[in-house]
Amino acid sequence: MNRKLNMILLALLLCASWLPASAAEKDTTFVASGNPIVSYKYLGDPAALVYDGTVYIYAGHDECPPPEQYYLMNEWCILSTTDMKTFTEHAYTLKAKDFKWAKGEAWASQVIERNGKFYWYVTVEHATIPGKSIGVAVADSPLGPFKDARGSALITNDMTTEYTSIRWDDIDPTVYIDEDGQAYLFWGNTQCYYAKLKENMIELDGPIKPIQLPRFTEAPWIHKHNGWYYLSFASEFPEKICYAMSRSINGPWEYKGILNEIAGNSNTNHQAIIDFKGKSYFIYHNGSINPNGCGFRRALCIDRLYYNEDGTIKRIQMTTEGITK
Ligand code: FUB
Repeated sequence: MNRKLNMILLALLLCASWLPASAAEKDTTFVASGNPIVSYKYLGDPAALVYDGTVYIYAGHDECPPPEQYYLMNEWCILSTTDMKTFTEHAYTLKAKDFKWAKGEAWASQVIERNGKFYWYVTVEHATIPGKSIGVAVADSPLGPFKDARGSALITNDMTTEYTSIRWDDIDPTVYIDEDGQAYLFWGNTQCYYAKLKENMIELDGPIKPIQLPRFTEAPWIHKHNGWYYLSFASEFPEKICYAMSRSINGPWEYKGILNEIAGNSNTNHQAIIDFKGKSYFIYHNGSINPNGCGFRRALCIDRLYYNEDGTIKRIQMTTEGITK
């Protein structure tokens, strides 16, 4: 009898904490009450763009119903804020199937601006070349609508088989435009890669090069602060975020250790790091919405990030309160 009651209670708990895969029908504005920023929808792999006084957050939509444990991700969502407290979730979403050559699977992505155009680099499963691929969509506004910029993948799994035979190493793109105007694409799983991009942002401009980073898993993110380049990444599994620093985007990268510990109830950890209105922020996901969250029902969070005098970064303090001032 007790066992039956327990099963019923567990089933009720799982149903109560399941959020349907709802797309916002119109732009919706709300004030975040701490972390997670959004609790009506599961969002993972956040990337952030600071543009014209606004922070845009681009995140994958986790849609996997409990108790299933796999990535069910069909689209990426956009949120924006001008004060890190009041957020608008925009109705427009980019779908993995907007890339006609892709089978689906909206894994991690990033948006970057160049010359008034916005480029959204995404991870998807390729329909005909086995494995994950990186595509790029373009728009005239950070809010879209975005269109496949090439009609084909920018990176496919067969371009990197000399480094690893796994089929999911070409994931998690991050793009940085250096001060001389040269753009770089970094990405990877197990092995981190980088390559130059042409000024058109949709073609490679040179060879793919491997970067050696200790215990690299995935989720590279490039940013620059006070003359230092930072390459942060998810490490080991379950994942922590670690980072390396360099005076040049081409390295050598000096490993600096852990930046963020394992994020509660999520086996993955995926970060965006930005400066905005004089403060630095760490935007990430954990599994704090659903008790059965694990890595497949993730929650968007934001906390402050602080640098030391020598440019190293203090360990992130993940909080429930989030951004309070
Ligand atoms: O969301 C799918 C994958 O999980 C991402 O591409 C990785 O970074 C990990 O967060």
